[in-house]
Amino acid sequence: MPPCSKQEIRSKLRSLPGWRSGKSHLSKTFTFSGFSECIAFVDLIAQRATAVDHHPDIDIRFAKATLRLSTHDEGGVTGKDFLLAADIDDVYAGFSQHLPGGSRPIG
Ligand code: H2B
Repeated sequence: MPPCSKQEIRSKLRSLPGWRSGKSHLSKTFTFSGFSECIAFVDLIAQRATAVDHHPDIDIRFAKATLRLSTHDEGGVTGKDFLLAADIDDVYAGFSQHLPGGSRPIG
């Protein structure tokens, strides 16, 4: 799967609110009610990433996790990154069910 062009990236990002494109990656920061919730989310993402063999770079700062997606093998952003981004948004949207107190994700 070859890397997407800048135009392709711009157009595909329209259906992925909150995702930005960097030099050769997509990124988005997710906010939670606390550290444990953030870690639980990251754990779910790790399971998805393992299932599809496509792994985000993850920066965890207390209750925020920034996920960066890139297809290193191709040296840029490919369809794989867009698929994983949409999947990550789905996990985040349904995340309140996975929190012990039923608390809601923020932001
Ligand atoms: N994850 C990401 N984000 N980009 C890759 O290019 C990548 C990966 N490559 N996970 C995979 C593993 C590759 O190295 C193996 C051989 O499939």
